[in-house]
Amino acid sequence: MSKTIFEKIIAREIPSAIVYEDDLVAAFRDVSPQAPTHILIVPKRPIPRVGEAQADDQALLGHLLFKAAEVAQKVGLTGGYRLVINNGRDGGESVPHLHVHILGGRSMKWPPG
Ligand code: DGP
Repeated sequence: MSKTIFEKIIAREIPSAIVYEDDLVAAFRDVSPQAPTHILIVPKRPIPRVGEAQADDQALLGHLLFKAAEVAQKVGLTGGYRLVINNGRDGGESVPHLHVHILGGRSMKWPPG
């Protein structure tokens, strides 16, 4: 299987601004920011999307969300932020490697488009 673009970022095969990393997840700046702060946090193991996570991925999913909140705090999103997971075609997912968008630095609208 060929590597996803996010696996290549994790492997440092393509450049990215990595803001957090541990054994299980990595967080880096989105190349096409939709807010003043826009970071993606991904599991290092390339689960394609949350809808394809397996029962034994539950601890990893919890870790991903917990670390998303830590990263948001670390980069100074004290006024709040939005976490987004796009799942599949209708969800607007364009990279088939599970990722949580961390968006902040402006007031978010609801409902999303
Ligand atoms: P989604 O549409 O939910 O699949 O979001 C994918 C995001 O990935 C999108 O906001 C742009 C970002 N992205 C795509 N390619 C790259 C890349 O090469 N580097 C970085 N840092 N982000 C990327």
